[in-house]
Amino acid sequence: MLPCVLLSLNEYFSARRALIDEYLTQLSTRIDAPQPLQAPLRRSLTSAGKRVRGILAIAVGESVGAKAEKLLPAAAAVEMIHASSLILDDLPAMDDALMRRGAPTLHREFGEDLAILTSVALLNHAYGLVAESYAASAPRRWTLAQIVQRVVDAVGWQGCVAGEAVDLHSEASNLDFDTLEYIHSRKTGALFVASAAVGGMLANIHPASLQRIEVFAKNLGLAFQITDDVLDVTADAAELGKDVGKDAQRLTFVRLAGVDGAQKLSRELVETSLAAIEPLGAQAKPLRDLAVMVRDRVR
Ligand code: GRG
Repeated sequence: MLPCVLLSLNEYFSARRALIDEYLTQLSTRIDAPQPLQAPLRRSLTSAGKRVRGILAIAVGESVGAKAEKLLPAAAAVEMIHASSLILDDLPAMDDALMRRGAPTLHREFGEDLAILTSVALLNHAYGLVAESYAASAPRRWTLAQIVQRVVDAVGWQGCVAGEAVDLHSEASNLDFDTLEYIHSRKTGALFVASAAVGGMLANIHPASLQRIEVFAKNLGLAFQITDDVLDVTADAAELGKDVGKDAQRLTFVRLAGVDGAQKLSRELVETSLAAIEPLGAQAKPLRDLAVMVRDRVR
């Protein structure tokens, strides 16, 4: 394979996505679970996500010289954590969504009980995969405990769970920009940061570079979420493969700033993310490409 710096955005992006998809498909054929969990787990592992968080983990690791193969279990892990959060978010008690990744949401197809259990199973297995990537990579600068702690913080009561709880329990009419930023830097940003950090730490990244990578991922995650808000009002459901207009009752970046204002904010955040990795030089080309992809995405 060509060195990643010579590949165009689409080639790099789709090659890494294919690796992650293949890994998840393989995993789905080896599920040692009882019959009722087999189909929902298989569907969750193989449904057509963009794999942005997994690609981010691999791109950061590769930018510090690691081989994609060693990062793959961790890349699959962040995708499984993401899938686990989507299942919960879609439940009637939360977003009550009908469609996800071009198909009925998991609870509509398999029932709420199996959807919840599938989410917990994915989340649980993900931690084991991070440990597997650690064993394959053996980075000298970072312990497994330090790496796992990044994931714990991103998921838990200071991370995705915190963002979701505040989102569900806030009055849209009372929300201001700071609260919105609090919600989305946790619901979406935290897993972007953890994905990037885990990829880098497994690749033995220097602490100074890790700091830059985290600023990059935090801004990119927020830009990704703002574009999500924009697409909720500008794209159609078939194009996105999920419900649109779900945010009509909520305060979003679009409601605060309008479509143009939100798009401008997203572009500014992408510029900030790019500035953070400027000193990382040519090695960080895949990360710059990823930022451009996030800036220009239409689904
Ligand atoms: C168990 C991790 C975990 C969290 C529990 C439910 C919950 C707390 C958090 C919800 C977090 C959430 C669903 C955030 C939305 C993030 C977002 C922008 C989703 C869309 O991501 P894409 O476009 O989706 O990458 P695909 O389908 O391409 O993977």
